[in-house]
Amino acid sequence: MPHFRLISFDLCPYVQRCVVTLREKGIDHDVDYIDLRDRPDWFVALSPLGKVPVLEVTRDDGTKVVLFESVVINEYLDEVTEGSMLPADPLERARCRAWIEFGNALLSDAFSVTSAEDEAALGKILEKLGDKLDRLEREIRTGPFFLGAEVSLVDTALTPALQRLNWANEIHPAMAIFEGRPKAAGLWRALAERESVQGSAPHDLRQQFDKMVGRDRGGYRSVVGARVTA
Ligand SMILES: N[C@@H](CCC(=O)N[C@@H](CS)C(=O)NCC(=O)O)C(=O)O
Repeated sequence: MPHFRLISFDLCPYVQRCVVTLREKGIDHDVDYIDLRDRPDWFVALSPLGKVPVLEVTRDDGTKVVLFESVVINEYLDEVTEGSMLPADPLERARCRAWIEFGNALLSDAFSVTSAEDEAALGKILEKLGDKLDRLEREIRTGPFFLGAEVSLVDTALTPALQRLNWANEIHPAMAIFEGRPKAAGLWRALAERESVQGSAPHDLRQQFDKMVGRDRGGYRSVVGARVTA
């Protein structure tokens, strides 16, 4: 087995997806944290897009390959370990990849929700987001996970968006993120119980998240006002 070194920024939801996959599959790895606001030169040289996550893979012969993009890293990690987190059937596998891409759009909407400037802007974003969540609701068959009883790469890709939307909803329940969407709610509940998800981010991520969107982006503060204590 090659040696894996994950380059991380502790608040990054894309890194978190890879950490959930690494933990689900019990893969030994090292993590190096960088500060994206003050990128070390070695990271700038290493990361083709200047983004995290990066997975540096060292083969047995010492040669190294640098992988980037969370979705690509997750598929690679899945392929080199026992028990696939994607279905064997090509059509079902393609459906999963399509919903992983959907997870990217959901994450982007989750960012928009937390950075809404006022109630009107929030209303517009919630409409768009509501449509996505309804589609996700229809796509989950039996639950609790996207494919059923087993966690898949779709679930690891959706985790950071569902987590952040759940936090936003806790602060501002009128967002009604999971209302009328029992399967999407059940998916998040089932994910939140997994050890892989619980250990996928710094223990104070919630506080850091509130602080980041509240102070730096003006989002939570304008949306939920005094309820943010960070
Ligand atoms: N599509 C990329 C997105 C990664 C990404 O945007 N990472 C952010 C941190 S959460 C980043 O490194 N941003 C730095 C930049 O854009 O310069 C993935 O899935 O890995």
